[in-house]
Amino acid sequence: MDITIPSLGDIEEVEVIELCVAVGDTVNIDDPIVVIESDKASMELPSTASGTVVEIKVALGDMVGEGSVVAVVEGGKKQKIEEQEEESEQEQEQKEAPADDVMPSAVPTGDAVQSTADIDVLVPDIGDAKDVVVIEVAIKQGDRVEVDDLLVVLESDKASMEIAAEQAGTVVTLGVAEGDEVGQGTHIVTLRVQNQQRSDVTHPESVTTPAPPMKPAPSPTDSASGPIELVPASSPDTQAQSTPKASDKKVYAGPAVRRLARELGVDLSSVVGTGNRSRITKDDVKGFVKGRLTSEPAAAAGLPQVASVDFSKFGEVELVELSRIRVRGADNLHRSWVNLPHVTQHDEADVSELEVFRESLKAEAQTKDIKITPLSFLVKACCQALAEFPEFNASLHENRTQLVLKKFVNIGFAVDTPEGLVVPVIKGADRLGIWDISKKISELSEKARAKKLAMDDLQGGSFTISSLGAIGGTGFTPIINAPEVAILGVARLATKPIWDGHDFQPRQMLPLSLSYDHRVINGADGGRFMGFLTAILSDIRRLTL
Ligand code: CAO
Repeated sequence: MDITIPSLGDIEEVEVIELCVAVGDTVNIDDPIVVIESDKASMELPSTASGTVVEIKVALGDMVGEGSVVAVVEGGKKQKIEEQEEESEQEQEQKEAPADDVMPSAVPTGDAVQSTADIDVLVPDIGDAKDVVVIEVAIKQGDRVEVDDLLVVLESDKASMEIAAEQAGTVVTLGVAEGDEVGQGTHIVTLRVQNQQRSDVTHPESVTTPAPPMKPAPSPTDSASGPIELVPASSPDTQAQSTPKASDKKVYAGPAVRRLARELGVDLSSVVGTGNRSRITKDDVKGFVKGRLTSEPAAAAGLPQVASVDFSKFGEVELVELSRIRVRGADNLHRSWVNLPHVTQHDEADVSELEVFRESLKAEAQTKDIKITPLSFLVKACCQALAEFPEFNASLHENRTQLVLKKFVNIGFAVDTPEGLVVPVIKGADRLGIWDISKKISELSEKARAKKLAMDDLQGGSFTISSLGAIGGTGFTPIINAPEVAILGVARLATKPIWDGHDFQPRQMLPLSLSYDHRVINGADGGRFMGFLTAILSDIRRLTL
């Protein structure tokens, strides 16, 4: 059974960031198969069948969309029934067909037949090369490889050579490890490949194929005694390299990497290789492009660049990888910050009565197993303020001459997770009461921290609240979750002496910071929105109006 990507809402593609299974693994329904990630969150894709993983159809970094097949699982209960049905259909067909048309391993699919075959890739004719050693193994068991993907790099005393995949498939077994000495015919790897043929063509279940013959190509050293890179003579990339650009001459990269570089328009002589002997890998090319994409807009916009400093000159440093959610979240925040003119307005709401009421609900909340915090009241109060001031529940149309007013109220709220900040959305918050809002906040923040949020939980927000109240602070400048136009920041409530005209009274004051897109909302509107919001929070009877 194919395990496919479910509906992603309005997201077209997500990235595969983790493979949770390998070919041969046994899985149960709901076991994670892969982890996928959009620019807002990552989620595990659960298996919809039990059985054995027979094929993994994606690799790390692949972009997949709704309906993409990520893996094939066979042998589960449901699958067995299907297989029995298929077997009896096959038996029927075999009875009807001539004996030499029979293909035991094939599964009929209409006119064509799909089957898998295990193909052994062997070391090709390497001429008179001696003491050939495996210096790099670029694959591991369970990996999916595409045509031209690097399998291994071999090196003799005269040359190094890359062995690339001639067919796409999944690595079933690896015959070599780094440091092994090999010769012509040594088994490198067994690939499980998918074949599709007409049913009148016989097909062997297992075949053996030597890797294509090699011919030398210049090494990065350009030295007569240095290593020489060998690329398949038949490779179309070799033809492409026959008239290399002057700048490509000293590049040390394989055919797949060169093809990727051509597709992306990257001059390989500008890329620093991180592979063995400074060989350029696909990741190096992607990293180069990413670097250009993130640095150039600032330069193009005429923004001064932040200086790059070698901090190790001043003391010990450590480089720590950021989670993808943090990297992408940073991109989103930066995009919003440089594109939307932010104004932040601060105020305080007197929530003394609200707090008395909230305290009085705590016992009942416990019996309902619900946690009731100031955030639930803020969501409710914001819904009312958004109904009163619809332009806060809008987006600026990309034509910049129209506002998209949303007739729904979906409140996003920032959740701090170990992987970074995510913003799940309470859909139709204006139709929910305080109990249901509290329940939604708990459910969505637990899902966020367990990386279980679905794409749908993260989409469709029309206004965001970022509450740091439980953590502290007296105010901050929240960055708008573009293309929304406003966000409410909430800091820690504090008891303060408030002058009532006769005396100072101890009141519980909640600091609020409203950031808005000044292209859409002017300061007076901002002030009115804040005034309305603080009035409701100060007198929660108004929530019922
Ligand atoms: N002032 C004082 N106390 C507050 C408060 C405030 N503004 N807001 C919440 N609290 C209290 C709660 O009442 C609770 O105490 P009790 O159990 O005694 O009632 C305690 O702080 C913990 O609350 P909580 O954090 O569990 O629940 P929450 O509803 O306030 O917040 C959530 C939920 C998911 C928003 C929060 O856990 C979170 O992740 N906050 C971080 C958001 C963030 O990082 N924003 C920054 C984005 S910009 O970088």
